Amino acid sequence: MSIEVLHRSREEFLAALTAAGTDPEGIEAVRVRFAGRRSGLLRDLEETLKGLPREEKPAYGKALNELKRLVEETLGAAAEAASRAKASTGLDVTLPGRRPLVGSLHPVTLVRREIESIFLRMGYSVADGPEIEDDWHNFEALNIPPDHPARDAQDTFYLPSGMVLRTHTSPVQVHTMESQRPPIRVLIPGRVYRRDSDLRHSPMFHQVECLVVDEGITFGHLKGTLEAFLHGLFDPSLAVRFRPSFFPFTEPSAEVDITCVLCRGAGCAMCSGSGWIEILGSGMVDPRVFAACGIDPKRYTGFAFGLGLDRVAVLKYRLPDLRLLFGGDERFLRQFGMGVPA
Ligand code: 2NL
Repeated sequence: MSIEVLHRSREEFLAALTAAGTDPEGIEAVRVRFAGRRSGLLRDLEETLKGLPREEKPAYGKALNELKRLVEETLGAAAEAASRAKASTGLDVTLPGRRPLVGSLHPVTLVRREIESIFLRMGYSVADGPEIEDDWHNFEALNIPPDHPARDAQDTFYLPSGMVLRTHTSPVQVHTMESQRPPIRVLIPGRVYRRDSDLRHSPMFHQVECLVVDEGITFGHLKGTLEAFLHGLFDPSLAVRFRPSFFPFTEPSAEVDITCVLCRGAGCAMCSGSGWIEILGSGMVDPRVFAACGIDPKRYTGFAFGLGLDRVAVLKYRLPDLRLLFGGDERFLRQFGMGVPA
C-alpha cells in the first residue's frame, strides 16, 4: 500500500519534469514541489517511513532511497540541459555575416555641397546661424517694415516669445555684417520656414544666400558671379537672363532665369512653355540695410542673392514632385548613393 504511493509519486515527478521541458523556472518549481527541504513530497514520504510497522520499513526504505536518487539525478540533468539550451540560443557561428547598410546623401545635401564647392573655389567662406531669430534680424534690419506683407502671420511662424522661425537665411548675413568688417564674401545655406504647404511649397525648405560687401562692388560683379555660378551648377551652354524685380533689401533688384534644363528652351510643362526657368532673386544691397547693420553706405557697396536648394534639386535630378525630398522614402533616397554614379 505505502509502496504504491512511492510509485505514484515517481510517475508524477517524471510527468511534471517532462512538462517543464528546458524552462529553468519550470524545473525549479518541480524541484521545490518534490525535493524542497521544508515541504517537498520526498520529506513527507520520509515522515511516512517513521510511522510504518517495523516489517514494512526495509522494503519501503529501499524504494524511497531509489526514488530520492532518481529525483536528484534527473533534476540535475534537466537543469544542465536547460542551461545548455540557453547558452546556445540564437548563435550559429556558421551563418554568413550581414552586409552593413550603406547610407546615401540626401539630394538637397548633394546640391548644397556642390554650390558650397563652387563658392569656396571663388574665395567665399560658408556660414550658418540660428533658425530661431528676433524680429530685427529677420525683418527690421532688412528694410522690411512692420506693415510689410512678408511679415503677415500667413507667411511667418511666430513663437510665443515673439521670436520667429527665420523665413530666409538673410538674418545670418545681418549677423555677419554686424560682427565683421568688409571685405565680406559669404555663402549661407540653411533651413527656412514659411506657413505654406501645397504641391510646390513645403513649410520647411532650404535656401542658399550669398553676400558680397566691399568698396567698388558693382552690378557687373553680380552678373559675372551669377553666370559663373549657374554655368558651374548646371551647364556652361545655358543662357542666363536678368529681369528687373523688387526686394525690400536690394536696389536695384533682378530675378534671374536660365534656359529650361528639361526642354533646353523649346517650351515644356516644367517651364510652362516659356523656355525659361526662374532660378533666383538678386540685387545690390540697399543702403538702408548697410546702415542698419553698421556698415557705411557711402564707402561700401555690395550684392546679394538667394535661391531655393530644393528647387535646384528638382531641376538637376528631374524630380516629378518636390515632396519626394521631404518624404524620407528609402526607395527614393538610396538612388543617390554617395553622389557618385554607380
Ligand atoms: C529669393 C530672393 C534674395 C537677398 C535674397 C539679401 C540679404 C541681405 C541683404 C540684401 Cl542681408 N539681400 N538677400 C537679396 C535678393 C534676393 O532672395 O527669391 N530667394 C529665394
